[in-house]
Formats: sequence, structure tokens, C-alpha cells
Amino acid sequence: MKIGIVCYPTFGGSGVVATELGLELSKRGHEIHFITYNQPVRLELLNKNVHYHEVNVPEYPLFHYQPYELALSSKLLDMVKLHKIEVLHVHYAIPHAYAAYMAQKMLLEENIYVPIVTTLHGTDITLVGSHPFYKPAVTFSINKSDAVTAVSQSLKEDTLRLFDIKNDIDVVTNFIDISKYDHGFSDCQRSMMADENEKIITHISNLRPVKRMEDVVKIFYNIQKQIPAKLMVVGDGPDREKAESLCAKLGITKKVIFFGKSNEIDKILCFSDLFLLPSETESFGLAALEAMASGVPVISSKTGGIPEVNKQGVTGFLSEVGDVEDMSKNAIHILSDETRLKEFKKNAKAEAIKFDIHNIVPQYEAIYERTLKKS
Ligand code: GMT
Repeated sequence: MKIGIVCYPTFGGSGVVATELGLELSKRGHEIHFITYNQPVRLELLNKNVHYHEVNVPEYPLFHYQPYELALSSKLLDMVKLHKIEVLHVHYAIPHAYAAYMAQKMLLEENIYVPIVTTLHGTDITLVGSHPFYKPAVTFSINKSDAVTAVSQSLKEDTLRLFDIKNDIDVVTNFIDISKYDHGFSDCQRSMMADENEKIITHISNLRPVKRMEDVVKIFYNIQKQIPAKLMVVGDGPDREKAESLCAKLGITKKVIFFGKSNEIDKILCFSDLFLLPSETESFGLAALEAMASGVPVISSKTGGIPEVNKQGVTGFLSEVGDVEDMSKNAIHILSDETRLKEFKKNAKAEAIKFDIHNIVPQYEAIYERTLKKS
């Protein structure tokens, strides 16, 4: 099949999922066209089956807001015609599903029908999409898509609760390529990061308020009072300064490393002992799944789709949002006993294998075929 993929080309989970999906589909013989405003961060290798088309938005001073949706719709129309793209798979409803619908309508004028598959990722529904300013357009574009998928059962339920949805929603979970985690790094350069007796705690996110960075720091503060440890914070975002100030206030600056954005997540996870994800809400928690794939247990909040990934008492622990004390207690419980820690690490890896890309991608292929039959 010739598949056009639209996504945010950034470090966010939705862009990562879209990119990994496209690359795997290309390995399975499909021709993939990424249509985005930048080359997706995890898209390194372009080849005969993987193409990237940049959406340019010319700046014009009259516009307070540059019309990205118009540029995207026009680019989609051109690319569908030029490359004979058969299906458009848009990741993140806003504004991608809306722009794709416009492209579909324009193409119809030329007797070309291209089905749209929309994948809902989370904040497009729970945080941004349900805002009254966007809701009518988001509802409309979900209902007009030829197929809609959500990355967890929880996100599907949220979507049905928050919007008036007439379409079916398939749950197709996020995934990891487990083979990429059998990297065989020997000591993972752990000694460069921490002393031998120190445990390494990791948090990876876009450091937005929804990630509750203060909780991350406070949980770590409690852990290091009882167990020698270092905290690795990977990613960048608006709450970084607040988190750094809190570390200074608590006197733990030397024990916390802020890496900023990184393409070496696998190396960092390789030397991690525990992953923290105390988010306010999380449709899935791809970062937690990536940690688990590296054999890292997870301390998380019990919210959104996280319980579909992190299993209570097996791969880690889940607490109510904001319950820093419980999360700290659970973290110390796992870290304070080597045998227990090993068991949790083993379980985390075993659970992650269930989300291997090879189990998930055929589900998307079946959906594409279904929409093609309809058209
Ligand atoms: O977490 C974010 O703020 C980024 C956001 C995104 O669009 O990339 O992540 C969402 O999509 C990911 C991939 O499907 C999910 O793993 C994240 O849980 C979800 N984030 C939220 O729901 C807050």
C-alpha cells in the first residue's frame, strides 16, 4: 500500500509512534510518505520505501497566526496526486484530522477518494481537544474519518465520554520494537553516571505541567534519604526551571542530572533501575513502556491508560495522582531488596514484550485494508 503519515515530528510520543509505525510498514513492503513540517526526529534513514515531504508555511505579516492547516491540506492533496497515496493516516486529531478531511474533499472534486485513518493519542482529546474552542471541529473530524483508533481502552472511553462520537473506535495500543532493546550494551556506561552503590532513577517527558515534575523531584528526594541514588531527567519543557529550583531548595542538585532532549533514550534506560511517571493524566505512557522494554520497573500514577501498561505489584506500582508518599514508599520497597528489584525488572520486560511492534502493526494494516474496501 502507499500510505501517507501525518504527525508532529517532535520528541512527543505521538510523533515517535507514527515514525516507528511508518518505518516498520516500510520494512513490510509498503511505500510510506511522511508529510510533516520537519523531518520526524526518529526518522533517520530515508530509502526507496520511506519518503519525507516538508509542509512549508510561508510567513506573511498580515497573519497573526500562520495558516498551517491550509498549507497541510494543500500539501496532502498534492502528495496524494503525485505519489498515488492510497490511505492517509493522521496521528493526533488537532489539526491533522481536520486538514486531512479538507484534502479528502478537495480530492473528491477530482474524483479521487483517499480514506483517512485518525489515531487519537491523548492530549488531543483530554487536554486540548475537549476545550470548547476546538471541540466542534475535533468532533466533526473524528466523525468524518474513515477509521478512528485510540492508543488505549481508557482513551477510547474518554473520547466517547467527552465527544458526541458516531464512529466506531478501534483500540490499537502503542508499541515498542523489542528487538531494539536487546542492544547488548555490557555495563551501559553506568559507572559514568553513578557510584556502584547508587541506584539510578529516571524520568523522561516533555516536562509539561501534566507530568507533575514537582512530584518527580519529591519522590526522588524521599528515595535518596534512604537509598543512595541519582535522578536522571530526560527531555525539556516549561517546568524544567521549576524542577531545578526545587532540587536546589531540597539540596539535591548534585544528585540530579537534567539531560535535556536526547536521542539516546535506550542508553539511559539501559542503566536505569526505576522509572517515575507520576502524571496527572496519560492516555498510555509510551515512556513507561519504553522503560519496561529495557527491564526498568515503573512507579506511576493510576490514571488514564497507564494501568493498561504498568501492572500493579508486578511491573511496578500505581498510586493515586499526587500521592507522593505512597509512590516514594513503593519505590523504596522495590529498590531496597536486590532480589525483589531483579524480579520487578524481569516482569517489566516480560510485560513489554506483549506490546511488540510485530503484534501491533498488522492491526493497522487490517484497518487500512478495511477503509480501502469501503472506498
Ligand atoms: O505526553 C505528552 O504530552 C505528549 C503526547 C503526544 O502527543 O505525543 O503524548 C500522548 O501520546 C503518547 C503516544 O500515544 C502517549 O503515550 C501519552 O500518554 C500521551 N500523553 C498524554 O495523554 C498526556
